[in-house]
Amino acid sequence: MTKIVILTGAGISAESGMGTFRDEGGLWAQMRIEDVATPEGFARDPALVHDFYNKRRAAAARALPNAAHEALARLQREWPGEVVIVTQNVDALHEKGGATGVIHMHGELARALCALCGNRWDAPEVMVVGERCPQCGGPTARPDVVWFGEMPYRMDEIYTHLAEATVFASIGTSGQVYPAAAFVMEAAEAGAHTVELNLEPSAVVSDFAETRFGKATEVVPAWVE
Ligand code: BJW
Repeated sequence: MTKIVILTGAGISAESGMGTFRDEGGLWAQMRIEDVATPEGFARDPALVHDFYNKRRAAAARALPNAAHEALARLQREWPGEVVIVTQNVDALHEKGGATGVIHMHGELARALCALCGNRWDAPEVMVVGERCPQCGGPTARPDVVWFGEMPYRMDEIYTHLAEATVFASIGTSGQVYPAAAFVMEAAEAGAHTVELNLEPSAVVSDFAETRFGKATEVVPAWVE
């Protein structure tokens, strides 16, 4: 039985025009992480955080999938039921490229979350401060994304997939954010062949059995073929 588990990060969407976080000129060079990607930052200045995510939501709505997203969707079609895509990305480019069942461990720009009751719903194009939850009525709507200090989504499911993986591929992620950066170790311990596909070596490159460096639109289709 083959089971291919794929972890993707901002690098896979870079050539679709979505900014990465830690590359030169990336999002964290423009904004302070603690201001826009922590619950404390949102409590301090919700307008700033909404503005950051509103702009990225608009950019994501315009963005088109690239050859790497499309290659992974093709892989899923060629191995029905055996390819799981776990993404740290909050855009919908895997789905736009034809992938199914994508696990968005860091949430989705297109969704809203109630900080009070946990309800989740489709976000409007532009979220504003004090927007009300359609379930509990609290003025507590926020972007449905996972900030530092919060638990990423669907972790039990992800660890089950990693324990069953025969191949684990990490694509376009710097390996600096946990728990995602430790998935390679989980998969390797389960006996999977591990491969990193990235522009440059990640912080956890030494944990991989195989590496392929280059642009996602080149190395991912080549790896899939
Ligand atoms: C290309 C390319 C091209 C460029 N082609 N490649 C140790 C263990 C566990 C946790 C911690 C720990 N130490 C600290 C923590 C806590 C913390 C953490 O990791 N901190 C680190 C900074 C040290 N983690 C958390 O708080 C997480 N929660 C948590 O740990 O809960 C407890 C828990 C414990 C144990 C198990 C389970 C849970 C939550 C982390 C939330 C991260 N949130 C963000 C924002 C999400 C919303 C948004 O999008 O705004 O997620 S931060 C940001 O970083 C975003 C990304 O998903 C994430 C990863 O970034 P990514 O994708 O790797 O992007 P970059 O920019 O870093 O890298 C891009 C890469 O692409 C580069 O390598 C380029 O070379 C490459 N590239 N162009 C191919 N064309």
